[in-house]
Amino acid sequence: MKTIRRATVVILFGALFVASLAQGGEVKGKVSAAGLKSAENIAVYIDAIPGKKFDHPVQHVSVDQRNLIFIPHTRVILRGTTVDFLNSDHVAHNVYWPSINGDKKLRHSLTIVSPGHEKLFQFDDLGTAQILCNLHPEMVGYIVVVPTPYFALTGNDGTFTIKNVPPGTYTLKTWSEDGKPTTQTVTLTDATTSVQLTVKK
Ligand SMILES: [Cu+2]
Repeated sequence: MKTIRRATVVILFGALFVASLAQGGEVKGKVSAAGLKSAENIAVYIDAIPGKKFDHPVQHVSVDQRNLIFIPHTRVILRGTTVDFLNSDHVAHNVYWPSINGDKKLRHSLTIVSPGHEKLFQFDDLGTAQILCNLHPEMVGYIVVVPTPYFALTGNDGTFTIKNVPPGTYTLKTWSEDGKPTTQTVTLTDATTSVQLTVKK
């Protein structure tokens, strides 16, 4: 009898330990676009959390250039992330951004990215960089630099999921190419929290 009880206690503590390792809940939501072309490619992210700092990610992310298009069109990254700008085309690209969040002092040019080559840049400033190529005026893309690793990009129906967020009350924000930024307070548990957002022109 005693052995069984002890075993039960061990299992219970084991279960509690595993539960404490769980990484929190998730935000599942849908963005409605009022007057925009679509609800796709809208960045949704949790704004800076007072007292919380996030290390610069070791893992790089990439933006490719293929058929004179930046792929993906919009890339959301945590501040401090290094982006590898690739070139899968047979022509050179001259990649630059004229500002970050409208600050022209943060403009930067990667100069020529030759076919099959790449150039890296670490984004340490928050905000959006519109990436352009001065050899191909039709090329445009966006790097959205956010303060937390809790972000997502909406799919073509406007839905998004942000995973592994610790429970708490946060400010949820959006960025979109042709809509105004939105801000909404959300309180998350360790389960799934549903959120509806509207982005207006
Ligand atoms: Cu180009």
